[in-house]
Amino acid sequence: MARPKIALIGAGQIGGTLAHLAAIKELGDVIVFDIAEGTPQGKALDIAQSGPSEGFDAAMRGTNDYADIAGADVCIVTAGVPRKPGMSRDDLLGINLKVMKSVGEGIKAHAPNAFVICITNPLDAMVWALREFSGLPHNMVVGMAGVLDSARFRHFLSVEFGVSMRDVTAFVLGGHGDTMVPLARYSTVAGIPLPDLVKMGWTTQEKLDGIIQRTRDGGAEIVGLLKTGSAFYAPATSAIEMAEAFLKDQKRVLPCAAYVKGAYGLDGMYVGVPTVIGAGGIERVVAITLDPAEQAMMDKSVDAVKGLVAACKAIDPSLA
Ligand code: A3D
Repeated sequence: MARPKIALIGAGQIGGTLAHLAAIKELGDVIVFDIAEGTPQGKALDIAQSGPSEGFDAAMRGTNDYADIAGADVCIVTAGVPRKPGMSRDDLLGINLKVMKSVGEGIKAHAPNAFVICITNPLDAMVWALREFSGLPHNMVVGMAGVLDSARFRHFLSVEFGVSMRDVTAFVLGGHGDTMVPLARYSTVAGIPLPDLVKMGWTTQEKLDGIIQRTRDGGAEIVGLLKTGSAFYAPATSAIEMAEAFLKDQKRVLPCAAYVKGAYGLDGMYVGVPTVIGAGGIERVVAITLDPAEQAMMDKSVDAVKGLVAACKAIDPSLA
């Protein structure tokens, strides 16, 4: 049986890391596309040359021609520009919307059966626009944000509690931005919810609130430290987790920016929710009951995403 084909659209910081991880995990053959001449070719060659030491079997090639993504099983999209210090993700909207148009058309023409994972920011609006431009089914186009946001939350919690990250689960809903909704009562250490851990004296409510805020600001903290560009190791790892769930039909329960129609009272929009990812793409949206305070946070986040989608429609009337 032929190996799966993974197309990476964008060969920047995240794109290169995705290529390396996909090869090391032997998820399939990798084609790296970028408009910058030489960048995808150079990164692909460099990564291919790590193969003998790593011992992986994966073909690795760079290209500037969309025709080369033909037949891809998975496309992961990072094309566009990242934030600079002081910028919000939303500041990227105008420039990255144009990029989504060309990427969406490229995928529509050459890889219409792929499972498409968007990473480009502002995430919830860009994944919506990419779906519109590509015309692919909604269950096959998804945004990566919740896996990363919950990984950040899990990391901070594991350090606070002095326990393995493997035993910490975390739950983050809503848009990938300042309004994201980390849910403490659905986040646990080995099944013990965070509010119980506060009662048990493992941490204080004040410290927990600080961790939740640090999770919300997780991307900006790294942008501020790096000064050029934004986070790329953990974002790439998160997207690879989603791609693997699809390629291996793992039925993983992962928070993603998925198309929600009906659940959470939403009438068809992309926003961060728990999903089941398997061979059918987004096979299910998991609807949980929110308490009034959580619902209020979710509503605020949904409104922020709706505002970004409206801004996209104002910029590109073909989306209206
Ligand atoms: P960067 O290293 O600049 O790579 C972007 C690549 O896109 C560059 O190689 C460009 O040449 C290429 N590119 C630009 N326009 C096009 C085009 N029209 N077609 C194809 N390629 C193009 O950025 P990065 O890899 O650090 O980040 C990529 C995106 O991911 C940015 O928008 C970030 O804001 C976003 N990001 C999202 C998250 C999430 O959690 C959602 C986290 C981190 C970064």
